[in-house]
Amino acid sequence: MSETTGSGPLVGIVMGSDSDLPVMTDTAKTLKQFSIAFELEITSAHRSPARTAEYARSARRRGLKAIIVGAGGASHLAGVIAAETTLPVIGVPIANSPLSGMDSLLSTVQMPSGVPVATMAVGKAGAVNAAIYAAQIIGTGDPRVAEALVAFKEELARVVAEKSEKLKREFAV
Ligand code: RP5
Repeated sequence: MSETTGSGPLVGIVMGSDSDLPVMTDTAKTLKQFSIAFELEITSAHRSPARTAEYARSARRRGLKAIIVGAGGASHLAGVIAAETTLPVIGVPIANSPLSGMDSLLSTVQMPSGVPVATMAVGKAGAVNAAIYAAQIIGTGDPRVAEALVAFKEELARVVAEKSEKLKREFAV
């Protein structure tokens, strides 16, 4: 599946299982906010290794600029994809095992020297941040995305200020 804005997908959102989707939909929603075309893929480092390798190997020639990878448990998916591509790979650890995401975090972040995975926070914050990080990568060469990122940061600050003003009004004497 791909979300397009007139060109092919620029970002791949990959997850190890459909059980990762409730978290990774936040990545898709955030990329949509920036009008960045993406594609969604379910493939597993352990259950479908050949399909995973082929996806990663073909990503650059298919026009992707970054790959966002969410997985839980012994989360080797981002690392396996990073091994097969020179594109930036962004990992989202997912907390869906009895170890509450610590297993996924460590297996995503502790890559050996030479094969980086940019590891985000565990769970939904990481899923959102992965999309913003991909937008920042794309924004280095796309002024439209760079401007959208400035507006996004301004909106973050506006919402905080609004909450502060609301709090002051509630507790005014
Ligand atoms: C990982 O194992 C997947 O990314 C998922 O987070 C976890 C459990 O997968 P299911 O058993 O729910 O398919 O590979």
